[in-house]
Amino acid sequence: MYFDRINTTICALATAKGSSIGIIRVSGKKAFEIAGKLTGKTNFEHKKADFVKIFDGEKVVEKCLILTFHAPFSFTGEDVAEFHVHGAAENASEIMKLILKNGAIPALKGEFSFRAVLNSKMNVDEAIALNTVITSENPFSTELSRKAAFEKNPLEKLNDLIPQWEYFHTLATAVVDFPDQVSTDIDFEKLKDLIKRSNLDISKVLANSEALSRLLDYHIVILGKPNVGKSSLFNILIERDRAIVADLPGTTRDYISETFYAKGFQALLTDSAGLRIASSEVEAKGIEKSRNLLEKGDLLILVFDGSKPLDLEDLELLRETCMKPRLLVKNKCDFAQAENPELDGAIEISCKEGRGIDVLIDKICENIEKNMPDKNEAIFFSDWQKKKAEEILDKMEELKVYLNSDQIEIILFFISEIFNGIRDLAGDLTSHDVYEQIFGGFCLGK
Ligand SMILES: Nc1nc2c(ncn2[C@@H]2O[C@H](COP(=O)(O)OP(=O)(O)O)[C@@H](O)[C@H]2O)c(=O)[nH]1
Ligand SMILES: [Mg+2]
Repeated sequence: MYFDRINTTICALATAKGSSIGIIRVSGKKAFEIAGKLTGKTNFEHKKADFVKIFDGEKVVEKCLILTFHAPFSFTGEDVAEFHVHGAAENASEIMKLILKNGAIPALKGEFSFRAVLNSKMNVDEAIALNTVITSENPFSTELSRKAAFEKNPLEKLNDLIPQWEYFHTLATAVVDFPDQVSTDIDFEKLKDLIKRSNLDISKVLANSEALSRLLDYHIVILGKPNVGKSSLFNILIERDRAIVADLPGTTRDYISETFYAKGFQALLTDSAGLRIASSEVEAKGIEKSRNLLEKGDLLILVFDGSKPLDLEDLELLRETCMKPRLLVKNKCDFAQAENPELDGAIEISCKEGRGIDVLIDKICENIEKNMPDKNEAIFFSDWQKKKAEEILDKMEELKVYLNSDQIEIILFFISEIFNGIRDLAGDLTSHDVYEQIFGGFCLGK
């Protein structure tokens, strides 16, 4: 689809509804012609902003800025005109309609980036990193994607593998095409080494990408029996009164989640109903959900009432969660404390007096930090890249089965798949389909 449209002029509103300025991007051969029709201007200089009027027939419908870039020195590598109009609502959408009426077509998702890649303004890995810069809601993915988009992209290291796979690809093709003429046998030991190195390089990036995904999805769950102070702690950690705090046990019957921020980290924090035996059906549902949360949480905060001896329910919670990353918290340390050897080393807090909370927050952040990706290692920011990487790893495993056999056609098939796969991963896309898959997931107007 993207390829069928490369001679068209595309247009999209690049700012979201509600913005005070709407930026309408127009890219393609007719960009300046359209801009001329709308504004009456005939000469648009490179990298220059002009204050213009936009006419609909005789009527002035807008006074705005237009910024123009001449091909190939623009984001897309084509002629580009950007209209900075008032708002990104009705006014912008009517100006969009005028642009469309004068010869542009609405851009597809990611089509500006697609054209930038096609015109060698950036490679596809940089485009993916840039799209992550735009969509990231987390300081870590922002930092890592900025690095990949604006500095040297660490994924470039995969380029080193390409000539070696190309060598085996050429050799295997020759053996298949001219079985009698090729004297050199394929050096399977050398090929095995290449598989090993490629596997290591790709697996490392994949592991780092998984670490980033886990970090972005980090989920902390507060668990404990009713009335120990879970909701009080939740409210303190998110710094506002969201969960209901009550003297009556069993008040939090469902669960509430909010974003927790501390020291540059962020995570989803969930306050749960307890895990005790339910006294009503509604409560039973809440407890069932808590049990699921126990499974899903990356970090569990187990809250106990330090002023009371642990009971069977507390001990059951300790037992059930012993295999999960967890922090033990003794709340209500403003009361005289009971003897609870099972809680030795637990963090002592008082939600009522705000004691011990800093220590708890430090411990939470230490746990999140353990999941930090390596900032100097490459990252796959898109699901497409991760899937591709996994496919290549699988194909290398399959190829290993045929090494040293005379099944040269099968060997060639896998070498060819791996060779093309690594080229795709390194940003040198090998088929039109791949472009569609990647850019279809981008933002509109980018
Ligand atoms: N003295 C004291 N009371 C607390 C403390 N934390 C919570 N509470 C009280 O314990 C009761 C239950 O608290 P809540 O947060 O609703 O517990 P949950 O059922 O575990 O969510 C409420 O009356 C709170 O005011 C604390 O540190 N000290
Ligand atoms: Mg509660």
